[in-house]
Amino acid sequence: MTSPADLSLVHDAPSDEEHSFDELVANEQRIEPRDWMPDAYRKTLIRQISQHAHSEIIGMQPEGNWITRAPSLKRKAILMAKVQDEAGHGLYLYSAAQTLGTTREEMMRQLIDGKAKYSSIFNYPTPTWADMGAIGWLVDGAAIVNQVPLCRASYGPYARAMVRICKEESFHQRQGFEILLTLMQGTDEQREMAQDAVNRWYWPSLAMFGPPDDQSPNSAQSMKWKIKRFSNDDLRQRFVGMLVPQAEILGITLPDPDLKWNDETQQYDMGEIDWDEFFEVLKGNGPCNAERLERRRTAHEEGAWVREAAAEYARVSSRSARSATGSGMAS
Ligand code: BYC
Repeated sequence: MTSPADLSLVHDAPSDEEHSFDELVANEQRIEPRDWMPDAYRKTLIRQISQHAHSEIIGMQPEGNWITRAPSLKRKAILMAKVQDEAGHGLYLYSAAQTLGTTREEMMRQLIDGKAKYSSIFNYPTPTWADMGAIGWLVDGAAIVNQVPLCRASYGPYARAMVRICKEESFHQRQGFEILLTLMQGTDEQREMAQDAVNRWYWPSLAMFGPPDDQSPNSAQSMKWKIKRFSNDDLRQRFVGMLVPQAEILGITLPDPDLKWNDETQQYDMGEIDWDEFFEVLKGNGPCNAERLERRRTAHEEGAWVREAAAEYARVSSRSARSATGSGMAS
């Protein structure tokens, strides 16, 4: 007779499917939509990819605020292109999440019902033109540092979407840097405006990397699955190391009095992030959470006729394609 201990051994032994999943991950090969994968891996990916997609879509709003007020035709064209790129990133990412079995409608419903997370950073206001520079330099800069390793994520559709997204983020970051550089070479008032924007965006951009490693419940497993390649704190540290020389070129001061090079650790020491503020923003209590969601909800409702028209067009087109094939066969 099999004892309970034997039964648990039988239950714990990896199946062939599990074994081949583990092997693909260990050998740096990609998991594709039709491959077997553990439920928890699927769930984690849907969570991360859909949050990422929502961030891109909500992330269009703070900059959308300046499209009609950009200081020149050239700046306006660049900003419009950037915001359109973000819509595109959202669409690639929703498509990548759909390969895991969720639907666009379900993800959108969770977002507009306020049940889904999106990046904390997009809950801050953009009162001046310099905010466009600070977002490009700091927010897109943080996005690149966080997302380049995701090009090697173990899930194929996500990794491939990230390759294209990262190329575009790199243009976004440069355009932000260039806005700030232009302002810093302008009048005293323009320099003050640039510094003020960096003062407001610096700390929230560091928080984008997520909670400290010892408070990051998902990191360990996501790193084992090779979805994440580096911890939140490691990426944050890398980002600060990248910013310091760029801030010198700009002539901008990073607003952290404790920021200094540490010869021993060969990296920058930095001040403490306000994690209470971060968790408040995650709970929906940031300066713009309500406004961002309300805007998305309204846009969704106002776009209902477009979705209906597109669905009807697809229905009619597939019916006429079917009848054309049918009549072709008959003749
Ligand atoms: N904001 O265990 P952790 C962009 C949540 S788009 C809000 O470390 P994980 C751009 C986290 O979701 C920027 N929530 O989680 C667009 C988790 O909650 P749940 C978005 C955050 O997943 C337009 C909990 O806190 N980028 O760059 O291992 C214009 C515990 O955290 C945040 C991405 O989405 C946050 N900042 O690591 C310009 C990149 N941080 O789900 C730019 C892809 C953490 O357990 N995502 N949380 O309830 C990732 O790399 C990872 O998901 C994160 C978090 C590093 C963000």
